[in-house]
Amino acid sequence: MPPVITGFANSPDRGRGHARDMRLRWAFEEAGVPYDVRLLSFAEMKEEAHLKLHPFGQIPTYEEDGSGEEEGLALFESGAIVLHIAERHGGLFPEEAGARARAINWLFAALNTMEPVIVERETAGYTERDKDWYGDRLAMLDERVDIRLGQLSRRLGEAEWLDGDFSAGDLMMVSVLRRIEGSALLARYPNLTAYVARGEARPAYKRAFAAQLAVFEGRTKTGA
Ligand code: GTB
Repeated sequence: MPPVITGFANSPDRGRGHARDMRLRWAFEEAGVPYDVRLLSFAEMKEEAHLKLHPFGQIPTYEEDGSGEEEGLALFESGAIVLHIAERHGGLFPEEAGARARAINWLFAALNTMEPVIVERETAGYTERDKDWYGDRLAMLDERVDIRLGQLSRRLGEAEWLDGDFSAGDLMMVSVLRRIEGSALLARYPNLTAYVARGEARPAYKRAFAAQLAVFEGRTKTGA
């Protein structure tokens, strides 16, 4: 049986690849691994059956059957799942140990250094927009994002990927930067804009994006 992940039955972004099952789908496509998707409503994500898999009642999750001596495995957290897919299959981590450690380093940098400032800014837009101090807060949040983008841009320079060949670190960094795609913040850094576009141009990314969009457009079955 292929591994099964969970995703939104009705994604708020209308299936435009922002929900975090997209990272898993992209990783599976890069690795050439077939997978199934179980689609969940917001109510189903908070039910006991799902909370057993995901203590925080969110998507995505990952389940695989045991094979031979091995037990089955259930995971939550998109970073841990992409790391697991990359470790189990080819195509997402370099062979050499040091290069592999650096790819993992970038995967964590995407999640722990870039994503928090980007998500905090995005969340403020949903929850604080009506406050009279919102303008000042947004300027502060923009500056925090800009500092990190400037540092990342300087490190990437004119390179194609963050450290040699494309890796799970790039997959995660591109996924995170997509959250501010089209914004003036990202546009200030042409090398990062081009980096995101390179990620999106990969055939594996395109297949993953099309699969997520197909769910929203009702062109795919629900439930794995
Ligand atoms: N740290 C966890 C991980 O990386 O896996 C975070 C998981 C998470 O945030 N899941 C979100 C979720 O289940 C979906 S991805 N939310 C429902 C809930 O908490 O009740 C975040 C997300 C959702 C939608 C969009 N969008 O529509 O643009 C973008 C990102």
